[in-house]
Amino acid sequence: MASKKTGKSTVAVVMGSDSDLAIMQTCIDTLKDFGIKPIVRIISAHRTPKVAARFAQGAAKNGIKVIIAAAGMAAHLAGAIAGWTTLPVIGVPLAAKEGLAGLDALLSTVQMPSGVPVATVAIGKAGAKNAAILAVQILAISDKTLAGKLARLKAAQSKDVAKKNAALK
Ligand code: RP5
Repeated sequence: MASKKTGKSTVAVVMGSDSDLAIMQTCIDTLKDFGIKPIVRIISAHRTPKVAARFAQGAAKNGIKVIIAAAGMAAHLAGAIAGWTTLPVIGVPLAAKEGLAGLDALLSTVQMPSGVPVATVAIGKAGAKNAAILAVQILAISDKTLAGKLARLKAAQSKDVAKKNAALK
């Protein structure tokens, strides 16, 4: 959703590499389902540390309200960004080709020191989708339209499970 005041995106989706995009497309698509067109960037905590710092420092004044940061292997992107901003940061650990099935990224993302939280979701595609929904939930606190869309999502999910359950009988 474009912010009413600035016309800018309210959610940023950043990822460590273009090799993360296939999974993170789920996150981007889920945000779009809610009418939110995110800012999408490839930024690496290790390969482009200055860009990561600048992006995080400027995010709030650029109208961003939630940052979703995804990375694999030694996944420091979410944590490095969280160190530079007071915005909520959602971390998505990814299973990189040469990584440890995402466990490496999960621990690197979730094990933040006290005082610098990263809201960490599950590894991979489920986490990528949940990161988008969590970002929407944060925005929905002050946005009734988004809150309504979330309620409809919950209802649709319940209906879907009930249908599958009924099909068993
Ligand atoms: C991380 O290293 C990236 O987020 C990616 O998941 C992983 C591998 O990156 P590439 O070597 O594919 O660029 O920083």
